[in-house]
Amino acid sequence: MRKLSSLIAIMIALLLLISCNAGSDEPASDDSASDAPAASESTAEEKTMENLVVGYAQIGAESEWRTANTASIKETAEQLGVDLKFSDAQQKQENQIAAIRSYIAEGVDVIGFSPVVETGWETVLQEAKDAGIPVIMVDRRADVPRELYATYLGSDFVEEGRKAGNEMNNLLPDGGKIVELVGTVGSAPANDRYSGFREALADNIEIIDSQSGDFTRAGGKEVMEAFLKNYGDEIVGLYAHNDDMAIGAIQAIEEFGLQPGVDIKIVSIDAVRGAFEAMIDGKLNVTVECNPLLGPQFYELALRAVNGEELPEWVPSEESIYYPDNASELLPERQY
Ligand code: GYE
Repeated sequence: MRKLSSLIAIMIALLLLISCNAGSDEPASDDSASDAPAASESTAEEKTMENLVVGYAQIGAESEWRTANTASIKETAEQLGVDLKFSDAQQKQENQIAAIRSYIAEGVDVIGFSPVVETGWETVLQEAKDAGIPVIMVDRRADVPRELYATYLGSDFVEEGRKAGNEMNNLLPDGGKIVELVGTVGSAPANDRYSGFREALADNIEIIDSQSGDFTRAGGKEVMEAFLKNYGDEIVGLYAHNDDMAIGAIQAIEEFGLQPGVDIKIVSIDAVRGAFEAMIDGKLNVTVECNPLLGPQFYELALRAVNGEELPEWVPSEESIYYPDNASELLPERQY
């Protein structure tokens, strides 16, 4: 009897062993494990956030938007444990190119950059490609062939321009003469916000002048002063390609003795805190959102690119439009 039950126990144990091995994906023995070195080697080579080295060539610190964008890139690197090499090009393309070259020489895993202008990047991006370093364009796009970058992460600037145009139509149903403060000449957001706005603008609204304020408050103020000098109270609307230029212009309008937001309707883009404050004060009518908090998405894409994944040509960021009515309610929640 005892013999029989131990025989049954042995058989059950054997059966269990066989079914375990059959159902398992793991190699059954040490020998067969060494048959599959490719898989284990490739996992060992896979980069993680903790050993990822990123070179980031930022444009500068021209606006509130840029400050928030830089903070997002730096803070997210810290949170994820990414080794970030960061440079500020002070709005100069040659400084950005030099920074990218130094990241190539250092042999970083991946390069991120916001091209200050759209043209003139082929040579340096080809150098990165030759060195096998993927490049991700963040926020702004460069006009280069698809094979020179892994992906572009950023906003639909044409759509932002269209939204701004529609808002201007709503603010000026009877039409009238308006002026435009353009962003940095040759930059993707300036080019696209210029064309998108014109696509949407009603026929009864005339853009009587359009000049660059380089995306800065000082630039916006200076150009608006010139507009006011030339056209005075003929101007009934202002379209600014970013909030900082609108805020500079608001000062110029007040100094000229007109009421911003009332005598001159103002639409701008970014939706930074300064714009919410201006809306609460009744000096800005609308701001169209452009999201600068691109850090988390950037590192996720960077890691995927480094690990050999094909990425889409464009990863758009989600955006909204804000008005004075609930600006004070929303301001405390704004992160930038
Ligand atoms: O709108 C402006 C900044 O490239 C989208 O650059 C960005 C723009 C942003 O200086 O404020």
